[in-house]
Amino acid sequence: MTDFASIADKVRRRERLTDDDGLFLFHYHDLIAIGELAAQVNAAKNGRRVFFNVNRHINHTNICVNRCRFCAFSREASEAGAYTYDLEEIASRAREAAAQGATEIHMVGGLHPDLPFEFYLEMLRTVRAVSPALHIKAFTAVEIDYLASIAGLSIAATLQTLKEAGLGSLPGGGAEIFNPQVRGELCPEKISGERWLAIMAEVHRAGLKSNATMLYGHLESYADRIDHMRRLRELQDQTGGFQVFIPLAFQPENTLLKLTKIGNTGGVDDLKTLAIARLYLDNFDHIKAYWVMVGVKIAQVALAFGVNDLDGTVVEEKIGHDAGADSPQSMTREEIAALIRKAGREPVERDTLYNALRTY
Ligand code: V47
Ligand code: SF4
Repeated sequence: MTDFASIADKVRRRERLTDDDGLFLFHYHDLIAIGELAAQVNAAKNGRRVFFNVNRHINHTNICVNRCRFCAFSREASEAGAYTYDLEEIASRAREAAAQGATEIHMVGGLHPDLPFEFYLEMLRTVRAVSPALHIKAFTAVEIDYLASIAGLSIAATLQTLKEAGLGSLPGGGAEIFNPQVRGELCPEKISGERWLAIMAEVHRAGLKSNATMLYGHLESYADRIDHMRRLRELQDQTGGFQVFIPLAFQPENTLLKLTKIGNTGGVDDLKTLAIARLYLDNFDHIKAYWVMVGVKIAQVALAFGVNDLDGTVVEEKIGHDAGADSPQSMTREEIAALIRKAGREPVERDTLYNALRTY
């Protein structure tokens, strides 16, 4: 029988937690004790430093053939509100970002039925032409799979071509939850969890870093969350290519899942999930509280629960806000730094690859 004291001993001995340990923690009532343990693990890895970056999101299109049931962002091409940016609209956003001192463009979008592969290459070249210093973190594993099919290329050749056009690394979206039953309910058209993992393995083999996410707070069980994190931990053992784990709190407004009356995740679940991720994912350097989804206040409190990254300035966010997220659209670097400082931590501006750029 597992109990909290034996899990705490294991953590202090730096032994890896089992799935049963992780599951026990999800059912354990003492949030503060779990958070304190996660904070110790984080302090040993990262000290008092908390990372954030100055970035800008660009969602080039919301037209998507997948229409996942949790997604309020996507549209049919003929639907009101459907859009696709042209290259000038992308360039002007990148110029704005560069002028504001951004170091990263985060670019993801829907799976558009008609855009040719060349358009995606032009998007990358356009951003690179605005400023070669802007790191382009773009395309989820789901988009990479789709682009490879449009291009008629292997995943490896697709990645190589994108890299030559300016791709710097990949964000962690599209992972959702790997359990095939739950995934089938959430997003039947989307690539499987196995395929997502196989593409990330190729991404890492191509020398590109990526992030990893988990969408939680919908139809999944705690066991599904642990299963999801176990698969990420296993791949990370093999490749070491994941930089950070980002649990994404489900936002239910305007989604088909709302019809089943799923509410928002609560603060307790958000903090527990982040803390357990810190404890279970011993081979991940960073755990990110994405303030857009959990809200600014929970993201700040999460710094006492094992979190060492708050994402970035973002500027224009659609995926969470179309689904009712009540966080702001954007935060300035000074606001993020103040948030971290008021939590008693040291704010460090990083680049996409976690090199420290500036301490506040
Ligand atoms: O894959 C979609 C999620 C993801 C909803 O890598 C939703 O640094 C909550 O992955 N409620 C895209 N989540 C966003 C993403 C991301 C964001 C910020 C940083 C990084 C990074 C990655 O958003 C999708 C999906 O899992 N999502 N709809 C929703 N209603
Ligand atoms: Fe399309 Fe991504 Fe939304 Fe799914 S989550 S419908 S793949 S934009």
